[in-house]
Parts: sequence; structure tokens; C-alpha cells
Amino acid sequence: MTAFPTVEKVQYEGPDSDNPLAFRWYNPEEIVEGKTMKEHLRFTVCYWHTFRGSGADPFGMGTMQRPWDDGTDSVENACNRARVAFEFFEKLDAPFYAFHDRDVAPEGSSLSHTNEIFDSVAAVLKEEQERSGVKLLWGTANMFTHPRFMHGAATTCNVDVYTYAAAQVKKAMEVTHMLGGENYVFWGGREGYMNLYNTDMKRELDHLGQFFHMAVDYAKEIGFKGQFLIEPKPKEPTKHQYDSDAAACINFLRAYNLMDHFKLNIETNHATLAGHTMMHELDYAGMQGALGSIDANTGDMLLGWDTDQFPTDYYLTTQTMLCLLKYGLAPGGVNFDAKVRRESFEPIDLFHAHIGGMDAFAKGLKVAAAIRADNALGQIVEERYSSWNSELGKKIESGSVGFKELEALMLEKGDAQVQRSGRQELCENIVNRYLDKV
Ligand code: XUL
Ligand code: CO
Repeated sequence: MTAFPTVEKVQYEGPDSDNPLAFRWYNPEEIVEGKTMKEHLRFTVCYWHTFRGSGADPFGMGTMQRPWDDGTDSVENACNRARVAFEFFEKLDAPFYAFHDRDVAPEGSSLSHTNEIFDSVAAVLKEEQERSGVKLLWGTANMFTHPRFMHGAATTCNVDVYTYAAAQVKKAMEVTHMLGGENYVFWGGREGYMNLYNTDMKRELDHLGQFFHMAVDYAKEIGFKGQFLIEPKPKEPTKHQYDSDAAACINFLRAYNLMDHFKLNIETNHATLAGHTMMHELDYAGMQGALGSIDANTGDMLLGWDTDQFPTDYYLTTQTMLCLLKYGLAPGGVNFDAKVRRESFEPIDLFHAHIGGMDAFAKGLKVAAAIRADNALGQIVEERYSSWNSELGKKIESGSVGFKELEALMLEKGDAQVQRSGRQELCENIVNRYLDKV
């Protein structure tokens, strides 16, 4: 039985190929900066959009045609869907996948029943991982869909719900560990507030800090060595999500003494909702030693919500890869937290979407590596800051002078001189030049 009878394993055919089911840029074994593309990019298919996305939006019901899915919440359907997913990962040549507990396994009549169902589906996932060699990049718990989480999970006002959330994360960590997951993600679902009149923000954040410490302790207990990741997002579903952006997450991690245990999973559309570029978020996380993984997607300039589209823009992927090459990514990966449009309802569209995203990142990787090989942007940055290489610059950077010494120097000199252009336009032209060249 095959769910995708018209698709063979997708192969690299090079930039001149007209075959819509071939890679034009993603050549898994091609070496870039000493590593294969496969090792750099660690492409990941996300289960929730690709296998659970129905195409429903706030204005209309689902549109997706998924012939393998009987539309029920039966365990059999969940197991069958899992097998179809692995056929997809293999044909796409994607080395990783990622899931929420409730995407792969439906909820039962009680927590213990839910856990039993999860175990049954996890057994199929394990079998399929072993058969195919596809690995789990990360697991996570969905603590936002069910009505019990209306006030949040680890930041809820209700201690029972908090307790449920702890039990659910415990189980999701165990299953992630059993499946050899390389990371475990916390995206703060409904961890935030709609209105401060009814919210004790300090108490909620203290609870969240406590929750993460429990996760760290439990990981030690079960020997889970995967990387914990927090995924920043500024809004949606709540008005204010506590993990707003990279800076807010890092401040939270420092305040609650968690910096040693967590890194960040940076998502493009979340960065733009926060009023930042993806490059900003990656650079900010990277410079703090906290860049863990990325959720690769893109928003729409004219729609103000988290549209989670597949990324195809070479500027975006080049900028992303400039940061990834600078800071490194493993054990994270490039996870397509992206969904096909509601109108792209046929199974084949799932291939078009992923192939386009993978190619865009592979090209971005090559362009970024070429820019770095010639130090084309680095040189401009070095020149721009060259005044700091002076004796004075060194003294300031090493913290060996204070205001008094600086004042004395400037009183003697009379005024400061600005000697360097920012060369922004030149930098933009350089990126275009490398996009043409590669
Ligand atoms: C939501 C989002 C999530 C996380 C995993 O905006 O990005 O899918 O990636 O919970
Ligand atoms: Co995400």
C-alpha cells in the first residue's frame, strides 16, 4: 500500500531541472564549509501541519483531501497515519520529523487512557523510525487545544490544570526520550494573558519557572540528554505571550536560573509578529549562546497573523543561513513549521511545499557560504568598527577606563570625528551579487 503512488523518492537534479518533484538546490551529500548539506540543514517535517492540518480557518471548514485518513479519532487511524507520514518523510528524503503528543495520538477518556493511546502510537513511530532511519528532532506537548487549557497550562490560574500539564509534559518527555528525540520544545501555547486586570503576572511567571525546573529535574532522572528549547512568540493565541521574543525569553531564563538548560527555537513568522526580522532573532539568540533550532516558515506582508507559509524567499534563507553558519545549529534543525494553503488541498501539494522550502534553504546555504568565503560582508563590518582596534578602544572594551579618563581625552581633543560610512547600500548589492553568482 502506498499513499503517494505517483511520487518516487525525490532526487537532486540541479538548478536546470524542470522536474517539479526534484531538488534543484538541495543536494544532501554536497559539502559546504566542511559538512554535508544534510548535516547543516537537518530538515524536519512537522507532523501537526503536514499530517493534521485540515485547511480549516476562522471562516470555514477543512478542505484537505487525505485519502488515507478516515476522519475518526481511532487509534487505528492514528497508527495508519503514522505509517503514511513515514512514507512521506522517506520519499522527501527528510532526515527528521517533529510532533506534539496530541497530533500523533488522540486524547482518551482520562489521563491514563490518553497515555495508553500515546504508547500504542509511539510503538508504531519507533518501528517506523527503525525501519526508515528517519529520526525525531523534537517532541512537545500540546497544552493549548483542549478547553481545560483556556487559562494556560504552566501559567494557569488553576492548580489542577497546572498539575495536569506537569503530568502531560512528563509523559511527552518520556516518549520523546524513548524515541531518541534530540530536543524537547516548549512553545508557550496559552502561556500569556488577555487582560492584566485579572492577571497576577509575577505569580504566573514564577509558576512557569518552577515548571521548567521540574522538567530539568525529570530529564536528569530519566537520563534524557536532549536539548530543551523555548520557542518565542509575541502574541496569538493570547494578546501577550510571555515568551515574546528572544530577548524576553533569555531574560526569563536568566531570572529563573535556567540558562544552562535551555536554548531557543526561533520561528520566522513569530519573529515578524514581534516586529523583528528573523535575522535579528537569530543573531540575538546566537550572540547569547542560546540559538538551538529553527521553525522555518514565513508570514504574509499583508496579513497580520501567523500564516505559517512555506519559505521560498532567497533573501530570507540567505540571512537565516548567514546566522546558522555563524553560530551553528545542531542538535537543532530546520523544522518546516509551515502549512500548505487551504486551496492547496491535494497530497501532492505537500511535496511541492517541502521541496520548495528545502531548495530555498539549500540555495541560501550556498549563497551564505560564498559570502563568508570571501569575507564579503565581514570585511565591511571589520572596517566599520576599526576605530575600536585602537589603544583607546581596547581600554574601553577591557573595562580599564571610566568616564573621567574619557572626558579628559575628549576635552583635549575638542570633538569626535566620524570616519566610516555604513555602506548599507553596498552590503545590499553584495548580497544580490552573490545571489546572482551561486
Ligand atoms: C505555534 C507554533 C507551534 C510550535 C510547537 O505558533 O509555532 O506549532 O512550534 O508547539
Ligand atoms: Co513553531
